Amino acid sequence: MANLSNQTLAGLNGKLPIPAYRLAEQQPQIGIVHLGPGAFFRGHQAWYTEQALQFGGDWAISAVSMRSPDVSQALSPQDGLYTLAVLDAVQSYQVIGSVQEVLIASEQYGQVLARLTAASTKYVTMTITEKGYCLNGSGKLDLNHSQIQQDLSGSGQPITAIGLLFTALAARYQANIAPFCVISCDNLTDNGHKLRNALIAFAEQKDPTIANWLSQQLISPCTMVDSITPATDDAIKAQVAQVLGVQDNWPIKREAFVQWVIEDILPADRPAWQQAGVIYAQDVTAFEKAKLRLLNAPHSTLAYVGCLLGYETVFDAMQDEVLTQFIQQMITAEIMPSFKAPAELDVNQYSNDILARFRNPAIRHLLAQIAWDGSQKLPMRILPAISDNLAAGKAIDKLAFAIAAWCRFIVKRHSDNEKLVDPLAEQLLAVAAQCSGNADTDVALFLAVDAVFPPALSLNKTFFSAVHTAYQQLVSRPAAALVAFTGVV
Ligand code: CS2
Repeated sequence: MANLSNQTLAGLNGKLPIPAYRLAEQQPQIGIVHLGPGAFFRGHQAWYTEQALQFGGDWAISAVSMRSPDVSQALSPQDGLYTLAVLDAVQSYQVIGSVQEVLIASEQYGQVLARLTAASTKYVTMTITEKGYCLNGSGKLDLNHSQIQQDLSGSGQPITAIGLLFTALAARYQANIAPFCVISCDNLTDNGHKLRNALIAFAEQKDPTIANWLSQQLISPCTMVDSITPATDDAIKAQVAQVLGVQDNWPIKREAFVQWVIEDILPADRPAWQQAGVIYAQDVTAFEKAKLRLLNAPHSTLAYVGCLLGYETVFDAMQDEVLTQFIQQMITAEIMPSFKAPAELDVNQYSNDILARFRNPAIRHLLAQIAWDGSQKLPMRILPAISDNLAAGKAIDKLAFAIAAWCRFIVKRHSDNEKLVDPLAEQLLAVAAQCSGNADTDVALFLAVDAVFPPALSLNKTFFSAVHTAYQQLVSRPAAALVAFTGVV
């Protein structure tokens, strides 16, 4: 079977939507560099840009991985083309052409830097996950982070995204080219501000003149991104090959729901993202908070509790009536009261729609994938709701149950001798190795991990006791613990 590429593209015309502009004589030029071309980017921002390119403009994307050669190996032979499969009540397929080149920063540094420095590059979007920003517990650039230290002291090739962006911005400054606009598309509260502050903090260490220039000129909107995009598996590859009649090395699957809210501060010269469905809003923080607390917090809770109960996917976990009741109660009793939702959002409807999305039978979203990087995700998704509730004297028992489930999940990975995917894996597995099943000592050991729990939480007696109660019950029988915490009648 032939491979998907510019050559085989025309033959697909009529079968499914294809990027017709790829067949035209004049190709759109690259105007966007994206850092972190994983599944989420390819199902989300690259799709929005694909829709926008139909309105014209030089907004093709150069997709850059920091180190991994995987995406380049799969997509470069296909001229960057890949298929997006939307799996929902109605299934549809589309070939995406917005990614015009795929580079690997560690191997093609000169080319990457040239792209980032070119005046024609107006935007840098990024999905580098929470850990990619190298922030400390207060959301500031962690100047003690070993990779940040390496980038600060070295004059060679940067290894962090922050170091790479700084180097490119400094080169633009020298060449008298305005900074590109940076758009963080990661699930971080206040992502735009955090990114901007991190870049300025890095610059302050390297060159205060550039730090000053960035404070005046760098545009870094906050965004809220949403679409459930599980990792690609062989089943989807086979399905796509059948639909296309050509081989696609790395198709992407996602649900039909897709949302991108961007703070309304972008320069006028921008892709036709609004025509593609992007919402521009004055205040994105409230949307971000609503999404992190009503989607990502329940997602992580399902992942840890679900893994303890032996479920494999979100769909499987959502078939457990006790677990879904627990999630519903956690949302209504502890998450919704923890924050002020945007005025234009009907929170009940929003939350019900999210739970319905979790029940999508066409999406096989592995709980183990969501469980990754808990040390980075919990401080964004669950701990802020706990802190807010504690400050207001509101309940936290169910949220604390999710934290206890995370601890037990780590202990289980350790005792099952399974890999833990987390930047703090070594430290967390060392904690797990000391755990004996005694809640007094085990919980104290976990809460002492200060990269996850700020002192205001780890020293809070109500928090300790809530995690302790949940942990104690989870140690012996997770299913019975869940029943006890759900108040099932
Ligand atoms: C998930 C998210 O993997 C995870 O941690 O909670 O990737 C989630 O699917 C997306 O944020 C949905 O927009």
